[in-house]
Amino acid sequence: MKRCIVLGKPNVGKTLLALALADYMKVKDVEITFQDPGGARYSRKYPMDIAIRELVGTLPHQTRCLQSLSLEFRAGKGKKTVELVDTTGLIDEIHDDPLTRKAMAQTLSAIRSAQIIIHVIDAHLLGDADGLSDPREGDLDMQLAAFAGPRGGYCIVANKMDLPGAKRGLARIRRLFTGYKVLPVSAATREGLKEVRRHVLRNL
Ligand SMILES: Nc1nc2c(ncn2[C@@H]2O[C@H](COP(=O)(O)OP(=O)(O)OP(=O)(O)O)[C@@H](O)[C@H]2O)c(=O)[nH]1
Ligand SMILES: [Mg+2]
Repeated sequence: MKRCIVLGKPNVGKTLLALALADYMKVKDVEITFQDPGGARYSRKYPMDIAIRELVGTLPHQTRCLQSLSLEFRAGKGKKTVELVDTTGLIDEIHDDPLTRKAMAQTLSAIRSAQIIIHVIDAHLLGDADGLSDPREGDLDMQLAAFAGPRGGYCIVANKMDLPGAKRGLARIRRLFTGYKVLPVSAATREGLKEVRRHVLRNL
């Protein structure tokens, strides 16, 4: 089974994107397997609306472990299953909390086992950063693109396109990440999910 990992900074919409994609692909009750950095593993099934209510949040580091779900794609006469893995948000600094640090290390090591990588960036936040200079060379998103980009199956999702300033943010992302595939998406309104699905399918 191929693995598709969803990663990026905290609060950019990784969890909502993963669930919105499953919803777009008609998953009704979503079974999430939680794999915590200590090695414990357990699964829980949720109706989609409850999963969104419980797993998506406004506080950074809402997600603190690997959270995977299965997506089925029709391939010829058969089916292919993809493990879609939502991860802990990554930050530039060393986090104060040891458990969050462990969860971030777990995210980084999961990149190596993924064949498909969806790097989520908040387009609204970048577009809103009026007067701010462009991210520094060492910015985490730049580092992630440099690390994960050359691997196959990589794309950037410019998320939150429904919010003000996101169009400007998208233009900025396209300029800063020249040469990478950039997909404009709103996980909230479901805009752009067709292209995300197609990206996964093309890399199966
Ligand atoms: N308007 C809008 N809000 C969004 C969108 N995607 C996510 N959000 C909101 O952004 C906040 C963070 O969403 P999450 O999906 O929890 O973000 P995350 O990247 O998983 O966050 P961590 O797990 O903390 O790293 C929530 O309040 C979401 O409702 C979007 O496309 N548009
Ligand atoms: Mg999350």
